Amino acid sequence: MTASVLPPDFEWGFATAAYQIEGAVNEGGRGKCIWDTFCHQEPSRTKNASGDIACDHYHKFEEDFDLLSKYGAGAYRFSIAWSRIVPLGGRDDPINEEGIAFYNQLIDSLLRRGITPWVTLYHWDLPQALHDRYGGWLNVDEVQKDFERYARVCYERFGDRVKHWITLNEPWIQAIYGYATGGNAPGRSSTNPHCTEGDTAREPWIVGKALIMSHARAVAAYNQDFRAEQKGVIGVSLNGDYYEPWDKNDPKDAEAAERRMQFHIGWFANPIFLAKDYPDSMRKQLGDRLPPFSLEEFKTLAAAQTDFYGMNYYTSQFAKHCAEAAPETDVLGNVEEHQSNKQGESVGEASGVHWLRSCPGMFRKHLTRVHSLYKKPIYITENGCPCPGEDKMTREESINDPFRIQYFKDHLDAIGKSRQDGSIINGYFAWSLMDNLEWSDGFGPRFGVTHTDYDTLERTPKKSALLLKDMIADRQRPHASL
Ligand code: PNW
Repeated sequence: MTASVLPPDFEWGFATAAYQIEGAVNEGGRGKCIWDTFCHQEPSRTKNASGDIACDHYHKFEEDFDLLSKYGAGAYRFSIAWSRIVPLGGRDDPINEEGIAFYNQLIDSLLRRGITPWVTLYHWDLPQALHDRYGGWLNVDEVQKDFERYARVCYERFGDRVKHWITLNEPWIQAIYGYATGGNAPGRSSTNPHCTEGDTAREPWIVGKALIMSHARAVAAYNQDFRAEQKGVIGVSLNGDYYEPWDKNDPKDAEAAERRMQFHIGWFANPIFLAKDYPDSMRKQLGDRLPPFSLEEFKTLAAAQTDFYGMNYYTSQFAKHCAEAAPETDVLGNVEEHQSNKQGESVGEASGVHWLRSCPGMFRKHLTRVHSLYKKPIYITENGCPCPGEDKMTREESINDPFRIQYFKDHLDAIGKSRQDGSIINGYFAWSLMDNLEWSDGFGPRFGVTHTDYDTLERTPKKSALLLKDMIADRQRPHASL
């Protein structure tokens, strides 16, 4: 039923990120990024895994694109490693022609296959040299200039063929996991015993502002100097769960649910899509820990018209209000998160990772809420899951993945329903094309529609890979029920 309500021009495909799949970290003139450093810390913060080889996509991309062709993908979302383009990262640092050549090959191969490239400029892999030089994302004024220059190089070199740009992937995860909990690179935190540096009360909010301004400058640059000729579109991919009150009869829990979503999404979406200040609930709670925007910065935000809202969606939760917490422990907005409500009802079916339960009903509400608040066309830039127990399965077991198939079906169905609510949702990228490095969880969780054998690097399609093709192709045939 689902796919039949999606229009023929609905964009769909699969997504990946550079550090999770490429490997070849010392090849092609690539500079180090903060994940190279983070993955080699002792004791290990990433279950002894690193992106040194990962899926070796750097050498196997043609084989991987054969899979995309076989799966019938119309589009492919991948990210460019900043430190392959500018190994030292900065605006006066040299451009690496070998890195440019690598991504030219990727883009040309996709286009030959009739697959539309969707390019993310930043998926968490800040050049290590910028972190060392001036503190990376902690230096709001410096990093936005360096990001703008890197973005300009990408538009100049790839923009004749790339018409779909995503500036940042999940700035929330970069700011909070990187600088509050310390679970992701660069691993800064004042609450995590593994971390030797950081200030959880302040750093994430500074980093957030640096990310927002970097996005704005990259979009402004595109609009001023590239859009008229290249005629592409540019957006940002935000994560964020949907929240319902833990106790539906307690107005404080209803407030907590809304506040939690403002801390997740409004933090970035207010300045980016509305050119407005951070949500009131954030100002109220965080006070001067939340760095303000100057008048000049508001002008930059207003000038940076962003074309679409990229949504990464995996799960939903219940929110319970709690007492005012200390500055180091209030990053979620003084909210407790629960996977069951007061009645003990689960938010959804458990998957293969603890934080992800399948909640398509709340996905529909989420889509409808986000569309009505920010009024931009939505593209789902990530959605997917590992099957329960998949991390322990053999290849033969893993490629038979009914849980993932049902998850995709239910979530595409929710998209159809939210479109009926009036939301504009124009595309869908499943996460991910293949099993890959799941950041601090190492090679355990398998989000791919393709099984990766990390010993032999052999790829094997799972059943879900071909199902999406059939579902989406289905939209071309009008159903009797319509
Ligand atoms: C996203 N959470 O990250 C990333 O964009 C991907 O690179 C990643 O592989 C994928 O989702 C699957 O995890 C998230 O704990 C990581 O809520 C963690 C969470 C959400 C998103």
